[in-house]
Amino acid sequence: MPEVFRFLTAGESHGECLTTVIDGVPAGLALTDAHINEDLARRQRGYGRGGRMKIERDQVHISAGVRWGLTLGSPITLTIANRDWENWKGTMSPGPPEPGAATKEVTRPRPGHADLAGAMKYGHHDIRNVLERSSARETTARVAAAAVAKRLLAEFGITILSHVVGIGAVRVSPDLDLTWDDIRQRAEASEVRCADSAVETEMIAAIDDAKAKGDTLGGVFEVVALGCPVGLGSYVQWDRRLDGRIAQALCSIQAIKGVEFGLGFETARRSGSQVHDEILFDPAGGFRRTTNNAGGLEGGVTNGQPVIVRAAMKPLSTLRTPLRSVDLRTREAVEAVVERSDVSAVPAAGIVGEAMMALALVTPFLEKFGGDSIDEIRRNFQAYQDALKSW
Ligand code: EPS
Repeated sequence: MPEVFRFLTAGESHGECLTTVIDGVPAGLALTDAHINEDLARRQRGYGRGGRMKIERDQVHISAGVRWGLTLGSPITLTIANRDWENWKGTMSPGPPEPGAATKEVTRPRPGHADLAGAMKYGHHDIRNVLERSSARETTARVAAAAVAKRLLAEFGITILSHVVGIGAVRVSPDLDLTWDDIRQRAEASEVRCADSAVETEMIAAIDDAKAKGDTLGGVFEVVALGCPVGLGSYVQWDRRLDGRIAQALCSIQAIKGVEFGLGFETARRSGSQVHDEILFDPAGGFRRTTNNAGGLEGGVTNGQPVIVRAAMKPLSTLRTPLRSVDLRTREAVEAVVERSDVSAVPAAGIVGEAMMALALVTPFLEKFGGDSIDEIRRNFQAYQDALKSW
């Protein structure tokens, strides 16, 4: 069975544009350019980004599926033009190369990138044919698709935030005692999307230091979904377990190497009594917990607590002080290619993390409450809430 809410992306990093076609969006959802452009702009920001983000002003063009500000229930097509395309028209032309066009051929694969495995797999001798699509520029289209998912989830009180908790060896304390609202606001105001201003200063210094050395830095971001009702996902089949789906979604982001939920890897070090969230009940408020070590998921099902996920991003593999590599044509030992890139893109990856969380939540949400229109979903959603009250 296909995903209820499904989408594909197309587009090369220096091609004409990035495109996504989204299927399964119910009718009657209010949707404008502004909803999507806000997240596109958030994805472009962040200390440590490279020259490309000074060129681009990512703006969506909606060409199908929306009329007079409301979704029609038909597929939605979104396009984001690459401004840099002007400088790459000849190199990235779909037609035969014009005489004199720069090929910008790449033959020195970067360790850590898709370059070598991708070239071998597809039989490319010019790594440009790999890196143009494996580039994280593609996440622009995902963020656009996810803005539609976020809009839908927001209609039902589900909101998603993210913040950076580590860059390189610099870490935010796990005891950060702030409300989710505070974290959201502080992250939005921070150049590295960090909620702790003292740690932010250290993170910026770490990025500056890596830049000075021609090196790059990874880090960790946290994504939190607030307002998820009890019962998204299921324990009955492996591919319906929501933690598995969210982990896959986050690991699909370029450069993500690890994902943990709630207390995460720390749970493995503790005994059961120090991990599990005790269940309390009071007649007015119903079931409740005083801790959320499970990160909002038990048995692959949302339990009504915030869904909390952290993802580890490796340092980007384009190094201005390159590592050793081998030239594909000559087989000689060389230094890996240096393409224009970022020193650290962890703040941007957090926004992409929000996007992938929304995309992972929206199909289970529609499986549970699905309908062809927002009004129909609202009736189903309300009936479930009412049933839970008297359960
Ligand atoms: C970009 C992400 C990074 C940037 C890219 C824009 O891509 P990659 O995963 O290929 O390192 O480097 O910028 C360029 C390709 C460039 O020419 O500057 C993004 O998120 O938009």
